[in-house]
Amino acid sequence: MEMSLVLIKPDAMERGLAGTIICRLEGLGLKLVALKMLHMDKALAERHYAPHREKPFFPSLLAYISSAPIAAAVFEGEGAVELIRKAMGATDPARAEAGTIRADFGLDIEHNAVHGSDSPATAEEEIRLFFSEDEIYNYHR
Ligand code: IDP
Ligand code: MG
Repeated sequence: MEMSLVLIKPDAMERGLAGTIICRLEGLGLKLVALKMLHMDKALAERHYAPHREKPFFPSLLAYISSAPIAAAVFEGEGAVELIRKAMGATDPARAEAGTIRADFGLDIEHNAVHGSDSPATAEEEIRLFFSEDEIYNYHR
């Protein structure tokens, strides 16, 4: 079954939005199969955001994502990646569709509340960065 990595980013943690965001994703019918808090260090941030290494905002992104603890989650379900991307909205909250998580809670293009994997293949790689196999649970929802 398809899985996606979700991160509740520092700006959302600092405004008490972790539960609200998890609630929205559970409300899509997706199954929460892994959940933890962690403080991303520079090494993990560099690996997670490696595709953006050459972007001008990379140093700022690393500083931001490791500025406070985050919640990391794995959601499972048919079409989980696409469902979550739709529920999150566009990267820039100012351009995100009304009712999406980023439109409702994002502050700006960097501080946009939430991360969701962009493809099933990316999801597998990202999940491996954050969770060991025994931290991913199997149960009936
Ligand atoms: P995504 O999170 O919607 O997949 P990506 O393009 O993969 O967007 O960018 C990863 C993260 O980098 C974004 O969620 C955001 O936090 C940050 N970011 C993206 N574009 C910019 C930018 O132009 N300026 C500052 N930060 C950015
Ligand atoms: Mg992305």
